[in-house]
Amino acid sequence: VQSSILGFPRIGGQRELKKITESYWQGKVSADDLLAKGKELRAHNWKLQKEAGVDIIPSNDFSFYDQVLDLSLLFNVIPDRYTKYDLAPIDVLFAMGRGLQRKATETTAAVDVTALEMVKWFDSNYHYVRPTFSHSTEFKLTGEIKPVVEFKEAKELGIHTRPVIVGPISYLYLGKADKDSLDLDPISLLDKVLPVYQQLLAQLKEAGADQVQIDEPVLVLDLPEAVQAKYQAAYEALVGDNYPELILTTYFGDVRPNLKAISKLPVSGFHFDFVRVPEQLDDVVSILSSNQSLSVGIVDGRNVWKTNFAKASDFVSKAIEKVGKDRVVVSTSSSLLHTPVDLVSEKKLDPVIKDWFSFATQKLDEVVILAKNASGEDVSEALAANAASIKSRTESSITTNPKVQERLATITESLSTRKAPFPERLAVQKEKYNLPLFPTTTIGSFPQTKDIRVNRNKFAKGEITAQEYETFINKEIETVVRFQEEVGLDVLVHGEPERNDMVQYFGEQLDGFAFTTNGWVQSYGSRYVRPPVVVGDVSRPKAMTVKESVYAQSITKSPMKGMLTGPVTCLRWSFPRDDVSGKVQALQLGLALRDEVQDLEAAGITVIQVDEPAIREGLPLRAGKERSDYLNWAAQSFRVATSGVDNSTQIHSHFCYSDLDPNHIKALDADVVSIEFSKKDDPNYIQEFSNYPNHIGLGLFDIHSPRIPSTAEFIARVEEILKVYPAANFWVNPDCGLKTRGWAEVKESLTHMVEAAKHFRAKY
Ligand code: THG
Ligand code: ZN
Repeated sequence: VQSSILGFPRIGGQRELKKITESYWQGKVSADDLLAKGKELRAHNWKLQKEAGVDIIPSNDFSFYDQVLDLSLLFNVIPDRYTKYDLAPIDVLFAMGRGLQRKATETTAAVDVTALEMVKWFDSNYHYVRPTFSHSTEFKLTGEIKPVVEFKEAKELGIHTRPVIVGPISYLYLGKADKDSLDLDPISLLDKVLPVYQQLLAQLKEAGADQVQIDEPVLVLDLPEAVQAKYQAAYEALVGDNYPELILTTYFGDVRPNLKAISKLPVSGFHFDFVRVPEQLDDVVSILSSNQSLSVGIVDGRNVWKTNFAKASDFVSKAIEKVGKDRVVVSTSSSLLHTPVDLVSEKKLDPVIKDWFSFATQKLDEVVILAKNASGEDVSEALAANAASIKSRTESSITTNPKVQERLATITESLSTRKAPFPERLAVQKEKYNLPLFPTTTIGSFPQTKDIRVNRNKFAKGEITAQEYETFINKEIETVVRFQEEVGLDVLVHGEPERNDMVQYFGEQLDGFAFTTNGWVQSYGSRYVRPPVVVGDVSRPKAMTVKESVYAQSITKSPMKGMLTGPVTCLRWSFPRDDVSGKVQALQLGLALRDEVQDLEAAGITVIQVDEPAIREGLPLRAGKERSDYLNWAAQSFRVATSGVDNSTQIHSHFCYSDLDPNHIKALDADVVSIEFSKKDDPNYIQEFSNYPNHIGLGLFDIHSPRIPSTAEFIARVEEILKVYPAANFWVNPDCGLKTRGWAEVKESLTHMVEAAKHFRAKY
């Protein structure tokens, strides 16, 4: 029985990839330096896997930005606006990923181009760059053939790898039509893209690849019949003597509803996620022909808990009983991209808790041990150690808090309902805040400058006192407040200089969480997060945000928004427990946040934003009972957090990174919501939001890009939206928080934004 993984984190154990990439963007290192570092990281990861004894090692799982974007570049799916500047390929990649705005120099022309849309990768906190097709898209292999180059690179190191590529139907289905070609259905391009896959596969075969992992994760979605119907012919076109064998790979969910589509594919094997859906074993086995292999995804690629070897071995045995030893491969459920690199770097974790965890490097050992065990080798020592860790966690008192459980039982309908419906609240809020039409605000964070990070680290290391740190933070808050007053924003924020990450910050203050010092996971491009881990029942020992908000309010007459991260987002962007339901964890978080909301209100902070950007990504991938249950408990936990306040207290919420369904957010009953919107070109999408009953700010500029929109651009966009959207409900704000941007960009962008709001105030 062989072992495999579907992909390894590419960021490096010390975030080497982030550091070199950002240095390159700042012009501090050359493209050659950047490329060399990429090569070094790949070599390191391959060797690590080889040394761990993994049999099937992936290649082309590396990327400088995003693996889907790499494919767009390789296939020439590059909108014209990125090619007209004659940029180097790596700069085209970054321009598509993050936009590029560069002043003219003596030798080069000015560049000004926005980024492509970035969206959630299924239900994870990773974001991919959405392939964007138009009628003029001309598929062809262009530039360096990355999968071939990286295959050969590994081969030179004596490591035979299995290249990973996203399959044609997923690639198209995950894309969208460009704004000049809105009538184009990406799937209609299948016949045009298949020849390019054929060329790529042929080149891989020629380079020596005998197998390719072809990812078709869209098979876990509710695929339209018409799309399902495409699989057979598409894969028949990709199988043959000139091509490597294909392992059709799915993850994150249940393929059963689409099983018909793949039941006769001529591929050499399949991979399924049995961590998420162990129940699909019988059905998926039923489609295998006698020579097809079964890759058993049983080591969780999405969480940090140690694999329960006893349970996993049982499962692998069941698979072997059904298809035989020689056809089973033990694997990770998904790529390990979604887990931190190495537990060994965690020096501060409580050793008891640390013993419950397994990061990407440890998961390599896990697949190897499970494969050896299935092959009949003696791994009894490893099994015994694992059983002891699992037992220690099951029996630990760290995980249970009876008080929290008692309080959970007291949640009622009235505890999770505002005192009056929105129209009544709106009336008192209008009177209380007296805001102009087109009120302006921001989402919460302001630039996280180097100075802020340096001081935060100094404080963490005890190099400055709590008093000195507070003085520093207050000075930062004052800068942000004065700036907002100067540009004329209406509802202010304190800027969050005291926070590292909006989830990690709360995780660190709540009981029931553990957090890492180096557990970074790529979120998008060069941006990583360090998800805290829910290890037990959650409660709030003391107020978490009141001090900063109260200080900020004390230095201004404008309303100051309190800023919290909502229960669903705290849960989704953490590694959750696997021993109690998501619902229980979210409601516990809801109760903890309810106390915080009430403390803020009591301290005079009566505009309170509770962000739920992750609510959409948590939506179960398939329609059905699980999805409606989720929507119910997600909304309920938000309402538990926010409904304990007076009618005059204005509750805001914020959503980003997904195509939202306005119906999902209605149930939260927030007074004002802001949503990411600047890259949404589809008129139907704008239309959908015009019926949203409460007030709403449709994000007006992309905060992931350093690009600064002009006032005219803001005005044009607002005019576009006002064609369908009522002016009376319209808030003016950016897409998201500003923490990743520089001050210079923020100042200019917000100034233009406020000028645009004033323009419309004068007009209406
Ligand atoms: N926090 C978490 N998840 C997220 C976001 C977040 N997922 C969606 C979205 N926001 C992703 N966006 C970002 C934006 C910025 C950063 C990370 C994800 C970021 N990270 C710092 C970095 O990489 O330099 C590190 C932050 C830190 O010091 O902790 O800026 O906001 N959980
Ligand atoms: Zn956001």
